[in-house]
Amino acid sequence: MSGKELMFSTVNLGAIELKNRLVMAPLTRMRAVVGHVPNPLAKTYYAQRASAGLIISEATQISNLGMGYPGTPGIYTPEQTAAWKEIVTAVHAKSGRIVSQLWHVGRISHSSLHPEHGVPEAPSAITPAGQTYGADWQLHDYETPKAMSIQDIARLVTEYQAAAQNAKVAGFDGVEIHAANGYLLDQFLQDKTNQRSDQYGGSIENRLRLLGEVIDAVTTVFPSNRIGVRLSPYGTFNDIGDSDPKALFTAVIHQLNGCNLAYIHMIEPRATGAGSGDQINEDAPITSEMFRVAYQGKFITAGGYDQATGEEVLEDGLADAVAYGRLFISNPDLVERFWQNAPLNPCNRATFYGGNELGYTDYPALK
Ligand code: 8OZ
Repeated sequence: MSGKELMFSTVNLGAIELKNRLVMAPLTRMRAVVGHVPNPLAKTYYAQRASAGLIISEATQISNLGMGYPGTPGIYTPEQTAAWKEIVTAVHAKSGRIVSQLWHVGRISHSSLHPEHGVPEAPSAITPAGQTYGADWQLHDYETPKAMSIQDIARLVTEYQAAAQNAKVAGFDGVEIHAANGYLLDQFLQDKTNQRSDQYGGSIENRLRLLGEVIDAVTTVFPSNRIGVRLSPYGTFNDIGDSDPKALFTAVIHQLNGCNLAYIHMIEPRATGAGSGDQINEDAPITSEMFRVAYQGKFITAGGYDQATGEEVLEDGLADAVAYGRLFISNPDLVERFWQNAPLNPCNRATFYGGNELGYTDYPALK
């Protein structure tokens, strides 16, 4: 099959049946309303994009303490869950598939976003470099996070389970566990942020423990073949890093090989500027080449693909599906446009985060 035929062929990611191999990447848009409830416009926004083979929801915090930016939605209250249910229903009505991306930001946060809980929680009390947005939408210096106790970790695992239960109530086709981009689960995996001396830190085996426990907890709610995991080896976003990413992520893949997941989803480090820019680092390692062979299940690749490079990566057998972010922001009918080889709407970075329908639900489809 040609790359284009492959792109438009069906594929099963575990129990999730995709009508094509274009995946809408998880996209933070920071438009949630009071109570960290998804914006009422989100129904329209996601339904407009339901021709994607799979929609991965924007990163959605599993707890108030898991929130890292103003305007991001949660999935830990009944109001949030009810709003997600309307979104899922709208996507399903257009024969789309949608999973909920479960998120905890760890140290990439600010106490103003969760004043009743105080400073952010993380594997170790190591302050991220740089500044971040507080509840006032202004930049603040990062605070030193609290190193999580064993009790905090046990509570966290139950919060993942409860969030997954809410995702099930909302009708999602599955969940994606966000273990990428320097957020909490990635902070536990990588040794720049995990300097614990207990069973959750030190050896690679220990640093993998929390991800395994979260997968196990979520598996009590969804079958494993409706669960995906997102990873970003060699990424540098959010001041993350590891002394030996190849050994670490090879071990992660080996662990995940035993989990019978729907898929793993990897972000190419060339596109590590999540949230900040459009620059591509051509010198970055190609993680689909490095890790795809070691993984025995389905593999989604993400990171600055266009139609031609997406078709190519499928044709080369380096991925089973390709996630598009920016292109889906500005082209609700991206699938039809690729099919027709039609021109694409450019996207406007100024309306990515926060605001209203402008740059959200008003990008036009083809006539
Ligand atoms: C951009 C801005 C804020 C958050 C990620 C959830 O990188 C994000 C994110 C991206 O995974």
